[in-house]
Amino acid sequence: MTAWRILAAPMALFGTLVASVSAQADHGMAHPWQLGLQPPVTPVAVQLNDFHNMLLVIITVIAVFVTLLLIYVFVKFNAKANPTPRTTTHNTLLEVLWTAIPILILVIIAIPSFKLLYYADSTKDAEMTIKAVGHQWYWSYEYPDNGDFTFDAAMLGDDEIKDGQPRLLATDEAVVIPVNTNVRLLIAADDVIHAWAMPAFGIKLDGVPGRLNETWVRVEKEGTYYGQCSELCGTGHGFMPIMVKVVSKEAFAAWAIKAKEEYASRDEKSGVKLAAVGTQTKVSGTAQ
Ligand SMILES: [Cu+2]
Repeated sequence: MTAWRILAAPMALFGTLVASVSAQADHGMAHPWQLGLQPPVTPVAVQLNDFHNMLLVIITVIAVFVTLLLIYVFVKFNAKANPTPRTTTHNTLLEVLWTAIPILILVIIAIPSFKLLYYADSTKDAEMTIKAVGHQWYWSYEYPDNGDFTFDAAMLGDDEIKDGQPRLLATDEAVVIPVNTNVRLLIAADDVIHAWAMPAFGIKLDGVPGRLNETWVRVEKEGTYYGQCSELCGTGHGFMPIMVKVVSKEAFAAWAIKAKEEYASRDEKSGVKLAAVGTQTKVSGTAQ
């Protein structure tokens, strides 16, 4: 992949420059005038970036080749330059080539694509599990390995955001993840299909009612990262963002102890839920 990275470098240079300058302030979200993908912070996102750069080289070469061919045809075979065209209609060699070469290109793309798909699918050595459940229109999270607590994370309204918090991206409660830890991520939904998407992690996975989807994450840089629901799930679809705080392992352990006291255990929560049937719509911005 290194060769692809070098080849793609000139094309991605401007985008990377813009992204890295703005990334210094806050690297976990998109920025105005950003080109290219968000700076990757997980092994999966790094490989996604490399794959994206490889595709950028391939499509650029194809686009340049087709443009040059068209210009050649315009100049050489227009009615003025070539008043009596040849009547040849078939060329076996050419037809074999323009079938075989695209197939070859697709195979070259498919091999790393499938490798990456399986790499992102699941991890064998997960150190902990977090379950994200999509609701109309907020997310709830469960930490079965760190005290079995659960909490809701709803978007902060315009009147609730504090200095520096991004509008439509900040939530009242953050998902907290320890840095450099393999975390198994289970994603589900309880009403309609949602999608847990976090660009800097290279994750976009559907939460489907009655199904448990799995992926994993290992964030290598502390910070706050923002994502959004990426499946049209109703009128509040644009208002159920995801905010992840990646902290040191010690800070996470301390947070988990506090969170266990502060948040409901999963048993209590299911009781609360039964009582609340019929009033499931959560107004964005309200605390749990
Ligand atoms: Cu949604």
